[in-house]
Order: sequence, then C-alpha cells, then structure tokens
Amino acid sequence: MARAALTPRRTGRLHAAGRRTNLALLAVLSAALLTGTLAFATGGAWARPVVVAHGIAGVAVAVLAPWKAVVVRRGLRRARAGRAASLALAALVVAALAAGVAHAAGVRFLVAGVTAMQLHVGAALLAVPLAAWHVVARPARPGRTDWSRRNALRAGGLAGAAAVGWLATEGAFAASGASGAGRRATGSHETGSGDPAAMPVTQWLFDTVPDIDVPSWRLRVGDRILDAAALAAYGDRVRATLDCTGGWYATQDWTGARLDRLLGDPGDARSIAVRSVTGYTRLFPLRDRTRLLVATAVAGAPLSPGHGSPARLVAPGRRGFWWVKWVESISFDARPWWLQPPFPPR
Ligand code: HEM
Ligand SMILES: Nc1nc2c(c(=O)[nH]1)N[C@H]1C(S)=C(S)[C@@H](COP(=O)(O)O)O[C@H]1N2
Ligand SMILES: [Mo]
Repeated sequence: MARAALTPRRTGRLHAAGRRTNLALLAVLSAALLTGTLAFATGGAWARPVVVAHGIAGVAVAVLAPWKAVVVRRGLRRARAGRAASLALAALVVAALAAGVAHAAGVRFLVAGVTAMQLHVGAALLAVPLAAWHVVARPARPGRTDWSRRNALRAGGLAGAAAVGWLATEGAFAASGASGAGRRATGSHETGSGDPAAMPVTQWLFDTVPDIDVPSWRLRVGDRILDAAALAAYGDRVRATLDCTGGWYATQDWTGARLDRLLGDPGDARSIAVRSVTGYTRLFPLRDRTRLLVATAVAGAPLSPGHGSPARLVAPGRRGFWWVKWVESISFDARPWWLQPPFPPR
C-alpha cells in the first residue's frame, strides 16, 4: 500500500497527535510513580484506593503503547543523539509494567533470586533519571490549546479504557484461579500465616542478621534495663499482620510487652525512637504506644534470629519496614516522627 502523501496539513495533525501521546504518557508515568511510592508507604485504609489507582495508571501506560509506537517509529527514522538512552527508557518501562502484572498475578521469583516486585520497583526507579533526561532532550510543553474539551474527552477515554483493562486483569486472575485474586489491599500475597518458619526473612536494604548472645542481651527502655525473660514476662498478646513492601504478608500471634506498659510519662517528648542493635531506627508518633508491642515470641515460640530474636517491634497497621528487628533501645525522642526519611535509608 502506498503511503499517504505527507501534506503540511497531515504533518501538522501527526505532530499534534504525537505531542498528545507524549504528554499523556508523561502524565500516567508520573501518576504510576507517585501512587506506587504511596502504596509502599500506606498500610491502612488508604491502601486500597492507592493500589487500585496505581494499577489503573500502570494499565494506562499499556493503553498508550500503540500510539507511542507510532511516535517511536517516526523518531527512529531520523538519526538523533541519545537514541540508546531513549530505547533503554522504553525497555525499563516495559520491564516495570510486565513485572508489575507478574507480581500482581502471583509470581514471586522471576530470575536468579530476584523477585517480580524487586524488578518492578528497580526498573521503575532506574527509568526515572532517563525519563527526566528524555523530557529535557525532547521537550513537549503543554500549551493553551491542550486544555480543550476534546482533549478532556480523550483523557477521560484513556482513564476509562485503563480502568476497564485493570478490571479485566482482576477478572482474569479470579477466573484462572491465579493467586492474584486473593491479594491484600496493599497488593501483597499471603505467605506463612500462623507458621513463622514459612514466613520469609527479609531486610529493608542493606541490614544483615546479627549474631546476638541472648543471655547477655539487654533492652534499654528509657532508663530501665530489661533482659529477655523480664520482657517476656509481660505476656501481652496481639494478632497482627506483617506486610512487607516486597509483596507478601503473614498474620501471626505475637507475644511480648506493649510500649505503653514499658514507657512512663512522655513529658515534652514528641516521638518514640525504636533502634536495633544494627543501628536501624524508626520514630513513631507518641499515640502509637498503646498499639506497639516489643515481641519476644511468635506463634508461641521464641523468635528465630532472622525474625528478630531476642526482640522485635510489632507495629499493627504499618508496613513491614516499621517492624524493627533486634531491638536494642526504646526511648522518648525530642524529634517529631515525621522528621525522618519516609523510607529507611538502610
Ligand atoms: C514506571 C512506573 C510504574 C508502572 C508503569 C507501574 C505499573 C504497575 C502495574 C501495571 C501493576 C500491576 C497492577 C495490576 O495488574 O493490578 C503494578 C503493581 C504494583 N506496583 Fe507498580 N508501576 C510503576 C512504578 C511503581 C513504583 C515506583 C512502586 C513502588 C515504589 C510500585 C509498586 C507497585 C505495587 C506495590 C504493586 C502491586 C499492586 C497490586 O498488586 O495491585 N510501582 N505496577
Ligand atoms: N533491624 C532491622 N529491622 C527490620 C528490617 C531491617 O532491615 N533491619 N527490615 C524490615 C522489613 S522491610 C520487614 S518486611 C520486616 C521483615 O521481618 P521478617 O524478616 O521477620 O519477615 O522486618 C523489618 N525490620
Ligand atoms: Mo519489607
């Protein structure tokens, strides 16, 4: 078939369509990055809407793919600097998308011990600097004419198509019996509930399981010093769900001491600092002390070294990275809890 002649009018239309596609892609990728990050931060009532919005933003990237392919094909006909970087960006976005869906469907390990969730987030984060460069090198600034009624309808159409696409994947998980159908509001899959030995041992980024001599270990709480037996003697119990951002969760019965029973009067302190033997530290709002537990046992047996022996924090309703293992000290702190990095730096 002969290609239609490229009249100035047709070139103009193609150009406008390409600009729209690029701007829409930038918007949905930004939305995916924002909601994905929020999905990692929330463990409570916001998890569901945030995770659904994230899924829809992700599917919207796939919906735009055929239009972007037209732009890409046209771009590749011209020799331009930075082509390799642009293609690497495309590959990373495709990898993030594929790994996100694989994780949602229930795939845990993809290759060489790398989980689908690790690949998903890793590819997305690597794409960020490339995307920033891409936007600077190939600018497409929104203009006044972009805020038209027609473009609002197009944006609505994209959101609708993405929502339908997302519902279709959920339906496919349910129909095929994929474990994706049973995932939690955060998107995590059930792994080892009631059976701590089957629960993964995971560290946030760079921590390693320390070698702790339990008989000589002590916990500092304010100016008190407790050994493991004194802590266990409190006998407080809670059933709570550890939900790792790695994409799995487990509900267990934890035993230990509630922080409000260990700590005295906060005075003018603004937070509670919980610190591990390895230096891993999180600050909690004061009001959390009636819910937080330092556990010495899970499912009726002492914690294993990997799961935080001799004592680990249990933080109901908070994502796994708050559940400090190998706790060495708990103290009131002058800093407000929100004056810390949203995610641990280590
Ligand atoms: C280029 C950016 C990203 C794209 C295109 C993307 C896309 C997707 C897609 C398509 C899914 C599967 C949704 C489903 O089928 O239900 C997904 C799942 C998920 N993503 Fe992303 N994502 C991106 C970045 C991120 C980032 C930066 C994070 C976290 C820091 C993240 C966290 C998650 C989580 C927790 C899930 C599981 C949610 C569920 O099971 O529904 N994503 N993502
Ligand atoms: N000291 C310390 N505590 C930590 C971490 C860590 O890296 N160091 N990782 C956290 C994360 S991300 C999770 S999901 C849980 C995992 O607990 P588990 O290994 O008992 O499953 O521990 C949390 N506590
Ligand atoms: Mo985690």
